[in-house]
Amino acid sequence: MTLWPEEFAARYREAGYWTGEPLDLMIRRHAAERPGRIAVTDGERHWSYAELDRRADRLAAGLLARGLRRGDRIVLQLPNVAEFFEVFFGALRAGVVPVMALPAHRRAEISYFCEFAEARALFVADRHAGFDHRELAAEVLAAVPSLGEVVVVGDPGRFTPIEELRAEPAPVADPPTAADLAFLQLSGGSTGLPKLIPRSHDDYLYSVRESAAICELTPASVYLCALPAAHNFPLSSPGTLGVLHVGGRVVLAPEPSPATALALIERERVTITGVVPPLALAWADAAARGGHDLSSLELLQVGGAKLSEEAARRLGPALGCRLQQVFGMAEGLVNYTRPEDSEETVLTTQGRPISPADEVRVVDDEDRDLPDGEHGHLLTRGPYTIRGYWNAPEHNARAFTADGFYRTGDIVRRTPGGHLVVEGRAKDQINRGGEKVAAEEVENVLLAHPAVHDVAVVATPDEYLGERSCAYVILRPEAPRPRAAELRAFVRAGGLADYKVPDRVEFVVEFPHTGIGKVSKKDLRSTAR
Ligand code: OOB
Repeated sequence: MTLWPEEFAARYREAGYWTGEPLDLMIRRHAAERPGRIAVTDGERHWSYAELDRRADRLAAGLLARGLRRGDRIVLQLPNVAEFFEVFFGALRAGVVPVMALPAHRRAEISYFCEFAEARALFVADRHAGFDHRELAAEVLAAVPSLGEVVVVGDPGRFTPIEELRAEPAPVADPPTAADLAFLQLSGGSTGLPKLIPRSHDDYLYSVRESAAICELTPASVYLCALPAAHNFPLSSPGTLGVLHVGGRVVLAPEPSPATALALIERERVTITGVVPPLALAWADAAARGGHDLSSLELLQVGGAKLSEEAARRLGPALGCRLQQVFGMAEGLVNYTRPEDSEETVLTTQGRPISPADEVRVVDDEDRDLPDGEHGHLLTRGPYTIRGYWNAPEHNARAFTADGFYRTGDIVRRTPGGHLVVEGRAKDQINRGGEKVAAEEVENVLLAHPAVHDVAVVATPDEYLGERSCAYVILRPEAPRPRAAELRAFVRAGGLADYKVPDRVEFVVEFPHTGIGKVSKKDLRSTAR
């Protein structure tokens, strides 16, 4: 599978962006140079670089011993536990490709990932956040023929304990190259089915390396991973991989509440962390109440959803650290405000791209370039932005221009200094405090309800989350009228993650229409407001 046109790949190699180094080599290198230094802290467990390296070797051997081969897929659905990195690096070392599922995903998402990626194995925790992942895994295993086994961290029940995958380390006969697909990230999505994002070792390592430099990480850096570890922001911007790349330490938070996070910042002397806007504000409120020594914290990164200027002004003073805005996407492009930026820029923009080779266009509805300062669609191409989703040719024809620019679906303007300001969104998505909900995915589930004639899911403004979701429903006249709560339960029973369940359900007799007769979500959004 070629991920970039050869002409571009050659250019990115020549420029030194792609170094030909596989992602897991960072662990091997630090294990040799500073074996005893702690790489990952998970509660009372502290894994050194040497230990993480050994564990990755053993897991790679275990995967291969079970018959998995370079290029085979697994679905990785682990919460923020140390084993996340054992499986991630172990799989990469064996050339096995993880699909980076989130702990919040449920039957609909997990079975789809397993089926679509033809995954050979599913890695889960026994229980997390009050949910038994083994029960879900049993359903998925029964439904997906490719899936050979479920591997469990914790009490395995009737499945394979992860201990069984820790084999005697052995050289990998057919090791992956840096140009290979390393893993599949998940798209926030705007379509009925989530899309998989093919990231290579070369492209991802470049974004991690540059992100670490932009954020001035050093071996003394301690990163608190409070968001789900699999998400692109805490994984690579610069995130856990950025810190591991420079030989620093990752501290895992089991959940991101202010009580847990602030206590960990104090106890582990955390220097940097990345969060979504609602979390940042909740932490700031808790910090203002006092009781925690947060003096180690140097940088608070906020991204995943728009941070208002008012909120931005409060955060630094409340937490006693610098603020950085991060505007990124799992498809690639990541923008940061920089240490040398003026305060105004940090408070009012979402940063500028990582790389001089990031090509950014702001265009009108006909793909014509707009001058700086005007709002338009953000298109981008570059050394770590994908050229297409995995096995999705029809969708790719719409989501990318003919010359390979990704249509981000974001509406932005560019300042004269080259910083981007996110002004809105053209994609049919709800950004619920950083968690992305594809309207069509929820609509499809609701349309299967016998009482539902038609449905449109839109974003409504929310003080805390930025946006919440509202489902406008037209009922069938002949059917018994369901209550809103019943329809919400129906979405949950459909197997979708909790954050996709509409926050509100409104019954209407018709939808507003656009000039050409399509449902006008724009008008529905203003009604909701
Ligand atoms: C990050 O990645 P995704 O893939 O979950 O979501 C990407 C989308 C962007 O296209 C944009 O619509 C929105 O999330 N977004 C922001 C934003 N950061 C992301 N909208 C406004 N302001 C921001 N600062 O969310 C992600 C990936 C890597 C780093 C940071 C965030």
